[in-house]
Amino acid sequence: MEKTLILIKPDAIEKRLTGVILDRIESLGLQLASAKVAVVTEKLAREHYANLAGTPFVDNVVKFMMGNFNNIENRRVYAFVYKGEDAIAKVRHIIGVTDPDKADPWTIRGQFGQKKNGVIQNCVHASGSQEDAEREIALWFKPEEIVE
Ligand code: IDP
Ligand code: MG
Repeated sequence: MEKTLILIKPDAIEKRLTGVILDRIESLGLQLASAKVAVVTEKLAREHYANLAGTPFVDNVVKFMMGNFNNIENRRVYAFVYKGEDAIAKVRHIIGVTDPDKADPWTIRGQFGQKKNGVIQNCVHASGSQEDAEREIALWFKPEEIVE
């Protein structure tokens, strides 16, 4: 059974898309293993996006994840761990590729993502590999918060 980390990003919170996104993930037949409203510090955002270090857009991505470009209360994202067979690939399939202009129009990112303030605001994060998922889940959740 694979686990994957899902984050509802600040643009999706502002647009009130949480229910839409969770409804689609629920339709995949996966099981929810944990959920929280998480306060995003600069440290957490930088650790989560360690793969972007050195890119010209990393600072904007960090600001975006801290809610600086969206009209939301406080610095927050909604974090979820889902588990199930092929959970990682199944979720990535329905969210679409990183760039909303290139994502299939029916995907979450294709429908609701946009480029704004020098950052791709694409509504949702989902782990890209098993290695990423393990690292990311450990970053956002304590082991005892995951229901097995
Ligand atoms: P992913 O979210 O599809 O796995 P990554 O390459 O890991 O894509 O990038 C993480 C996040 O950083 C993206 O979801 C997007 O919000 C932002 N991002 C990625 N590439 C760019 C870019 O070229 N310009 C601005 N923002 C970007
Ligand atoms: Mg990624």
